[in-house]
Amino acid sequence: MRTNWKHNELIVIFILTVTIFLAVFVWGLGLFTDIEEEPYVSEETDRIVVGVSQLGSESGWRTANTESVQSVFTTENGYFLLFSNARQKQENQIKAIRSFISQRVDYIVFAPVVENGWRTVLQEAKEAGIPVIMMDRKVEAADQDLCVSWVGTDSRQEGVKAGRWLEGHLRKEGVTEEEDVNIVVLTGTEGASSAIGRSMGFAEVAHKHANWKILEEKCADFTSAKGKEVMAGFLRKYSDIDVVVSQNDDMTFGAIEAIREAGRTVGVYGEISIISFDAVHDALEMVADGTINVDIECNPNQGEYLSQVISMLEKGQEVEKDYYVEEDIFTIDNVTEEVLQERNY
Ligand code: GYE
Repeated sequence: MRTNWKHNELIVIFILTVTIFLAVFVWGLGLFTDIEEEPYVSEETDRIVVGVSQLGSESGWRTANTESVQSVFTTENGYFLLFSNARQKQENQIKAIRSFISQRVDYIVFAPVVENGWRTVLQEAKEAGIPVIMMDRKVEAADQDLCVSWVGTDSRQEGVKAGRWLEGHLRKEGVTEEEDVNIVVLTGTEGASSAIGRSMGFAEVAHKHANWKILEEKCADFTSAKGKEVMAGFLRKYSDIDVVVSQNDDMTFGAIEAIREAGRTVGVYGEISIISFDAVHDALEMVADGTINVDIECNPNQGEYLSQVISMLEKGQEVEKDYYVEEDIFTIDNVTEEVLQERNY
Protein backbone atom coordinates (compact mmCIF):
# COMPACT_ATOMS: atom_id res chain seq x y z
CA MET A 1 0.00 0.00 0.00
CA ARG A 2 2.71 2.44 1.09
CA THR A 3 4.69 1.82 -2.14
CA ASN A 4 1.54 2.60 -4.17
CA TRP A 5 1.22 6.01 -2.47
CA LYS A 6 4.81 6.67 -3.28
CA HIS A 7 4.13 5.88 -6.88
CA ASN A 8 1.13 8.28 -6.95
CA GLU A 9 3.16 11.00 -5.25
CA LEU A 10 5.83 10.61 -7.92
CA ILE A 11 3.20 10.98 -10.64
CA VAL A 12 1.84 14.16 -9.00
CA ILE A 13 5.37 15.57 -8.65
CA PHE A 14 6.08 14.68 -12.26
CA ILE A 15 2.89 16.38 -13.51
CA LEU A 16 3.60 19.46 -11.38
CA THR A 17 7.15 19.69 -12.68
CA VAL A 18 6.03 19.37 -16.28
CA THR A 19 3.31 22.01 -15.73
CA ILE A 20 5.76 24.45 -14.11
CA PHE A 21 8.30 23.80 -16.82
CA LEU A 22 5.71 24.42 -19.55
CA ALA A 23 4.43 27.56 -17.82
CA VAL A 24 7.95 28.99 -17.53
CA PHE A 25 8.64 28.04 -21.14
CA VAL A 26 5.49 29.76 -22.45
CA TRP A 27 6.17 32.86 -20.32
CA GLY A 28 9.74 32.91 -21.58
CA LEU A 29 8.51 32.64 -25.14
CA GLY A 30 6.26 35.64 -24.53
CA LEU A 31 9.17 37.65 -23.24
CA PHE A 32 11.27 36.56 -26.15
CA THR A 33 8.67 37.61 -28.71
CA ASP A 34 8.27 40.96 -26.97
CA ILE A 35 11.97 41.55 -27.20
CA GLU A 36 11.95 40.43 -30.83
CA GLU A 37 9.15 42.88 -31.64
CA GLU A 38 10.91 45.80 -29.97
CA PRO A 39 13.02 47.62 -32.49
CA TYR A 40 16.59 47.77 -31.26
CA VAL A 41 18.93 50.73 -31.40
CA SER A 42 22.60 50.06 -31.22
CA GLU A 43 24.13 52.26 -28.51
CA GLU A 44 27.17 53.07 -30.61
CA THR A 45 25.28 54.46 -33.56
CA ASP A 46 26.41 57.94 -34.55
CA ARG A 47 23.49 58.25 -36.89
CA ILE A 48 20.43 60.35 -36.04
CA VAL A 49 17.92 57.97 -34.49
CA VAL A 50 14.33 58.72 -35.49
CA GLY A 51 11.33 56.84 -34.13
CA VAL A 52 8.37 57.09 -36.51
CA SER A 53 4.91 56.07 -35.38
CA GLN A 54 2.71 55.75 -38.46
CA LEU A 55 -1.01 55.44 -37.71
CA GLY A 56 -1.82 52.60 -40.08
CA SER A 57 -2.08 51.53 -43.70
CA GLU A 58 -5.73 52.26 -44.45
CA SER A 59 -5.29 53.95 -47.82
CA GLY A 60 -3.15 54.32 -50.93
CA TRP A 61 -2.27 57.78 -49.65
CA ARG A 62 -1.00 56.32 -46.37
CA THR A 63 1.21 53.81 -48.18
CA ALA A 64 2.75 56.68 -50.17
CA ASN A 65 3.24 58.68 -46.97
CA THR A 66 5.03 55.74 -45.33
CA GLU A 67 7.24 55.24 -48.40
CA SER A 68 8.14 58.91 -48.41
CA VAL A 69 9.30 58.72 -44.79
CA GLN A 70 11.15 55.43 -45.25
CA SER A 71 12.95 56.64 -48.35
CA VAL A 72 14.34 59.65 -46.53
CA PHE A 73 15.34 58.29 -43.11
CA THR A 74 17.94 55.90 -44.52
CA THR A 75 21.43 54.85 -43.48
CA GLU A 76 22.88 56.64 -46.54
CA ASN A 77 21.28 59.86 -45.33
CA GLY A 78 22.75 59.37 -41.85
CA TYR A 79 19.63 58.10 -40.09
CA PHE A 80 18.71 55.09 -38.01
CA LEU A 81 14.96 54.61 -38.44
CA LEU A 82 12.68 52.83 -36.00
CA PHE A 83 9.35 52.45 -37.74
CA SER A 84 6.13 51.31 -36.12
CA ASN A 85 2.69 50.84 -37.70
CA ALA A 86 -0.15 51.34 -35.19
CA ARG A 87 -2.86 49.72 -37.29
CA GLN A 88 -5.35 52.53 -36.54
CA LYS A 89 -5.07 52.14 -32.76
CA GLN A 90 -4.09 55.10 -30.62
CA GLU A 91 -2.97 52.75 -27.83
CA ASN A 92 -0.44 51.18 -30.23
CA GLN A 93 0.90 54.63 -31.07
CA ILE A 94 1.26 55.50 -27.39
CA LYS A 95 3.08 52.20 -26.82
CA ALA A 96 5.42 52.87 -29.74
CA ILE A 97 6.20 56.40 -28.53
CA ARG A 98 6.95 55.07 -25.03
CA SER A 99 9.27 52.49 -26.53
CA PHE A 100 11.04 55.23 -28.52
CA ILE A 101 11.44 57.23 -25.30
CA SER A 102 12.87 54.28 -23.41
CA GLN A 103 15.34 53.68 -26.24
CA ARG A 104 16.32 57.34 -26.07
CA VAL A 105 15.85 58.10 -29.75
CA ASP A 106 16.95 61.53 -30.96
CA TYR A 107 13.59 62.51 -32.52
CA ILE A 108 10.05 61.21 -32.54
CA VAL A 109 7.87 61.71 -35.60
CA PHE A 110 4.25 60.68 -35.44
CA ALA A 111 1.01 60.89 -37.40
CA PRO A 112 -1.67 61.10 -34.68
CA VAL A 113 -4.62 58.92 -35.66
CA VAL A 114 -7.00 61.19 -33.72
CA GLU A 115 -6.58 64.68 -32.23
CA ASN A 116 -7.26 63.99 -28.55
CA GLY A 117 -5.59 62.00 -25.80
CA TRP A 118 -1.87 62.67 -26.33
CA ARG A 119 -1.00 65.01 -23.44
CA THR A 120 0.49 62.43 -21.05
CA VAL A 121 2.75 60.67 -23.53
CA LEU A 122 3.85 63.96 -25.11
CA GLN A 123 4.76 65.26 -21.69
CA GLU A 124 6.80 62.10 -21.11
CA ALA A 125 8.72 62.79 -24.34
CA LYS A 126 9.28 66.40 -23.32
CA GLU A 127 10.59 65.38 -19.90
CA ALA A 128 12.96 62.95 -21.61
CA GLY A 129 14.18 65.86 -23.76
CA ILE A 130 13.13 64.24 -27.04
CA PRO A 131 11.69 66.62 -29.65
CA VAL A 132 8.44 65.42 -31.20
CA ILE A 133 7.41 66.38 -34.73
CA MET A 134 3.86 65.74 -35.93
CA MET A 135 3.33 64.67 -39.50
CA ASP A 136 0.16 64.65 -41.61
CA ARG A 137 -2.44 65.04 -38.83
CA LYS A 138 -2.35 67.22 -35.74
CA VAL A 139 -3.01 66.76 -32.04
CA GLU A 140 -5.59 69.05 -30.43
CA ALA A 141 -4.61 72.72 -30.23
CA ALA A 142 -4.03 72.69 -26.45
CA ASP A 143 -1.31 70.00 -26.78
CA GLN A 144 0.47 71.36 -29.82
CA ASP A 145 3.00 73.23 -27.69
CA LEU A 146 4.35 69.84 -26.61
CA CYS A 147 5.52 69.26 -30.19
CA VAL A 148 8.31 71.27 -31.80
CA SER A 149 6.86 71.31 -35.29
CA TRP A 150 4.38 69.86 -37.77
CA VAL A 151 4.59 68.90 -41.43
CA GLY A 152 1.36 68.22 -43.27
CA THR A 153 -1.49 69.35 -45.45
CA ASP A 154 -4.02 72.11 -44.94
CA SER A 155 -7.15 70.00 -44.54
CA ARG A 156 -9.47 72.93 -43.80
CA GLN A 157 -8.27 74.64 -46.96
CA GLU A 158 -8.84 71.39 -48.88
CA GLY A 159 -12.46 71.42 -47.73
CA VAL A 160 -12.82 75.05 -48.81
CA LYS A 161 -11.38 74.17 -52.23
CA ALA A 162 -13.98 71.40 -52.59
CA GLY A 163 -16.76 73.88 -51.76
CA ARG A 164 -15.42 76.49 -54.18
CA TRP A 165 -15.19 73.93 -56.96
CA LEU A 166 -18.84 73.03 -56.38
CA GLU A 167 -19.86 76.69 -56.50
CA GLY A 168 -18.18 77.07 -59.89
CA HIS A 169 -19.56 73.80 -61.19
CA LEU A 170 -23.17 74.65 -60.29
CA ARG A 171 -22.78 78.07 -61.85
CA LYS A 172 -21.53 76.50 -65.10
CA GLU A 173 -24.40 74.01 -65.05
CA GLY A 174 -26.85 76.88 -64.67
CA VAL A 175 -28.19 75.66 -61.33
CA THR A 176 -29.89 78.61 -59.63
CA GLU A 177 -29.83 79.39 -55.89
CA GLU A 178 -33.51 78.42 -55.83
CA GLU A 179 -32.87 74.81 -56.83
CA ASP A 180 -31.94 72.34 -54.11
CA VAL A 181 -28.55 70.63 -54.36
CA ASN A 182 -28.59 67.43 -52.30
CA ILE A 183 -25.23 66.48 -50.87
CA VAL A 184 -23.98 63.49 -48.86
CA VAL A 185 -20.57 63.44 -47.18
CA LEU A 186 -18.41 60.40 -46.45
CA THR A 187 -16.04 61.42 -43.70
CA GLY A 188 -12.72 59.87 -42.66
CA THR A 189 -11.67 58.45 -39.30
CA GLU A 190 -13.68 59.94 -36.46
CA GLY A 191 -11.64 62.44 -34.47
CA ALA A 192 -8.88 62.68 -37.13
CA SER A 193 -7.74 66.25 -37.75
CA SER A 194 -7.75 65.75 -41.54
CA ALA A 195 -11.40 64.62 -41.51
CA ILE A 196 -12.42 67.39 -39.12
CA GLY A 197 -10.62 70.02 -41.24
CA ARG A 198 -12.16 68.87 -44.52
CA SER A 199 -15.67 68.86 -43.02
CA MET A 200 -15.13 72.28 -41.52
CA GLY A 201 -13.77 73.83 -44.71
CA PHE A 202 -16.54 72.44 -46.90
CA ALA A 203 -19.21 73.51 -44.39
CA GLU A 204 -17.83 77.07 -44.43
CA VAL A 205 -18.68 77.33 -48.14
CA ALA A 206 -21.89 75.30 -47.90
CA HIS A 207 -23.28 77.66 -45.25
CA LYS A 208 -23.25 80.48 -47.78
CA HIS A 209 -25.74 78.64 -49.99
CA ALA A 210 -29.21 78.13 -48.62
CA ASN A 211 -30.01 75.69 -51.45
CA TRP A 212 -27.11 73.30 -50.60
CA LYS A 213 -28.68 70.60 -48.46
CA ILE A 214 -26.24 68.32 -46.65
CA LEU A 215 -28.57 65.32 -46.29
CA GLU A 216 -26.14 63.40 -44.14
CA GLU A 217 -22.51 63.19 -43.14
CA LYS A 218 -21.26 59.76 -42.09
CA CYS A 219 -17.92 58.23 -41.11
CA ALA A 220 -16.47 55.62 -43.48
CA ASP A 221 -13.01 55.35 -41.89
CA PHE A 222 -11.03 56.41 -44.98
CA THR A 223 -11.38 52.86 -46.38
CA SER A 224 -12.84 51.56 -49.60
CA ALA A 225 -14.94 48.80 -48.00
CA LYS A 226 -16.53 51.23 -45.54
CA GLY A 227 -17.03 53.80 -48.32
CA LYS A 228 -19.03 51.27 -50.30
CA GLU A 229 -21.12 50.23 -47.30
CA VAL A 230 -21.94 53.77 -46.19
CA MET A 231 -22.72 54.91 -49.74
CA ALA A 232 -25.04 51.92 -50.29
CA GLY A 233 -26.87 53.00 -47.12
CA PHE A 234 -27.19 56.58 -48.39
CA LEU A 235 -28.61 55.35 -51.71
CA ARG A 236 -31.24 53.26 -49.94
CA LYS A 237 -32.23 56.24 -47.82
CA TYR A 238 -32.12 59.11 -50.34
CA SER A 239 -33.31 58.88 -53.93
CA ASP A 240 -32.23 62.37 -54.94
CA ILE A 241 -28.49 62.65 -54.23
CA ASP A 242 -26.78 65.16 -56.54
CA VAL A 243 -23.30 65.35 -55.05
CA VAL A 244 -21.05 63.00 -53.06
CA VAL A 245 -18.22 64.54 -51.09
CA SER A 246 -15.87 61.71 -50.19
CA GLN A 247 -12.97 62.70 -47.97
CA ASN A 248 -10.44 60.34 -49.59
CA ASP A 249 -9.93 58.36 -52.78
CA ASP A 250 -10.25 54.94 -51.17
CA MET A 251 -13.76 55.74 -49.89
CA THR A 252 -14.53 57.20 -53.32
CA PHE A 253 -13.62 53.91 -55.06
CA GLY A 254 -16.03 52.06 -52.78
CA ALA A 255 -18.75 54.70 -53.14
CA ILE A 256 -18.59 54.62 -56.94
CA GLU A 257 -18.98 50.83 -56.88
CA ALA A 258 -22.07 51.17 -54.67
CA ILE A 259 -23.58 53.85 -56.94
CA ARG A 260 -23.05 51.73 -60.05
CA GLU A 261 -24.47 48.65 -58.36
CA ALA A 262 -27.55 50.71 -57.55
CA GLY A 263 -27.90 51.39 -61.29
CA ARG A 264 -26.96 55.06 -61.09
CA THR A 265 -24.26 56.94 -63.00
CA VAL A 266 -21.44 59.19 -61.78
CA GLY A 267 -19.12 61.95 -62.84
CA VAL A 268 -18.87 64.52 -65.59
CA TYR A 269 -21.31 62.65 -67.85
CA GLY A 270 -23.46 61.08 -65.10
CA GLU A 271 -26.17 61.94 -62.60
CA ILE A 272 -24.17 62.16 -59.37
CA SER A 273 -21.14 64.47 -59.10
CA ILE A 274 -18.16 63.09 -57.22
CA ILE A 275 -15.79 65.24 -55.18
CA SER A 276 -12.78 63.33 -53.84
CA PHE A 277 -9.58 64.07 -51.91
CA ASP A 278 -5.96 62.78 -52.14
CA ALA A 279 -5.43 62.46 -55.93
CA VAL A 280 -3.62 59.11 -56.00
CA HIS A 281 -2.79 57.69 -59.42
CA ASP A 282 -5.85 55.42 -59.83
CA ALA A 283 -8.18 58.24 -58.86
CA LEU A 284 -6.51 60.64 -61.28
CA GLU A 285 -7.19 58.12 -64.06
CA MET A 286 -10.84 58.30 -63.05
CA VAL A 287 -10.69 62.09 -63.15
CA ALA A 288 -9.20 61.89 -66.65
CA ASP A 289 -12.03 59.68 -67.91
CA GLY A 290 -14.71 61.77 -66.20
CA THR A 291 -15.73 59.29 -63.47
CA ILE A 292 -14.60 61.61 -60.66
CA ASN A 293 -15.46 65.31 -61.21
CA VAL A 294 -12.75 66.80 -59.04
CA ASP A 295 -9.93 65.53 -56.85
CA ILE A 296 -8.49 67.86 -54.23
CA GLU A 297 -4.85 66.91 -53.94
CA CYS A 298 -3.39 65.97 -50.60
CA ASN A 299 0.37 65.57 -50.79
CA PRO A 300 1.79 62.53 -48.92
CA ASN A 301 5.44 63.32 -49.77
CA GLN A 302 6.38 64.68 -46.38
CA GLY A 303 9.65 62.83 -45.73
CA GLU A 304 11.90 65.51 -47.28
CA TYR A 305 10.26 68.26 -45.22
CA LEU A 306 10.65 66.21 -42.03
CA SER A 307 14.31 65.61 -42.70
CA GLN A 308 14.82 69.34 -43.30
CA VAL A 309 13.17 70.17 -39.99
CA ILE A 310 15.45 67.67 -38.25
CA SER A 311 18.61 69.03 -39.85
CA MET A 312 17.63 72.54 -38.78
CA LEU A 313 17.10 71.31 -35.21
CA GLU A 314 20.46 69.54 -35.36
CA LYS A 315 22.10 72.85 -36.22
CA GLY A 316 20.29 74.53 -33.35
CA GLN A 317 18.22 76.65 -35.72
CA GLU A 318 14.68 77.84 -35.00
CA VAL A 319 11.96 75.91 -36.80
CA GLU A 320 8.46 76.99 -37.75
CA LYS A 321 5.47 75.53 -35.92
CA ASP A 322 3.78 74.51 -39.19
CA TYR A 323 5.10 73.42 -42.57
CA TYR A 324 2.48 73.00 -45.29
CA VAL A 325 3.25 70.82 -48.28
CA GLU A 326 2.08 71.99 -51.72
CA GLU A 327 -1.26 70.88 -53.14
CA ASP A 328 -3.24 71.24 -56.35
CA ILE A 329 -6.77 70.54 -57.67
CA PHE A 330 -7.45 68.09 -60.49
CA THR A 331 -10.32 68.03 -62.96
CA ILE A 332 -10.71 66.53 -66.42
CA ASP A 333 -9.12 69.71 -67.78
CA ASN A 334 -5.69 69.36 -66.18
CA VAL A 335 -5.02 65.62 -65.69
CA THR A 336 -2.60 65.22 -68.60
CA GLU A 337 -0.65 62.09 -69.60
CA GLU A 338 2.36 63.71 -67.98
CA VAL A 339 0.56 64.19 -64.65
CA LEU A 340 -0.49 60.53 -64.71
CA GLN A 341 3.02 59.34 -65.48
CA GLU A 342 4.58 61.39 -62.73
CA ARG A 343 2.15 60.20 -60.09
CA ASN A 344 3.95 57.22 -58.60
CA TYR A 345 1.47 56.48 -55.80
O1 GYE B 1 -6.44 61.81 -46.98
C1 GYE B 1 -6.38 59.57 -46.24
C2 GYE B 1 -5.59 58.95 -45.17
O2 GYE B 1 -4.74 62.21 -42.88
C3 GYE B 1 -4.53 63.41 -44.89
O3 GYE B 1 -5.55 59.94 -44.16
C4 GYE B 1 -4.59 62.08 -44.24
C5 GYE B 1 -5.69 61.18 -44.76
C6 GYE B 1 -5.72 60.90 -46.24
O4 GYE B 1 -5.91 57.72 -44.86
O5 GYE B 1 -6.32 58.88 -47.44
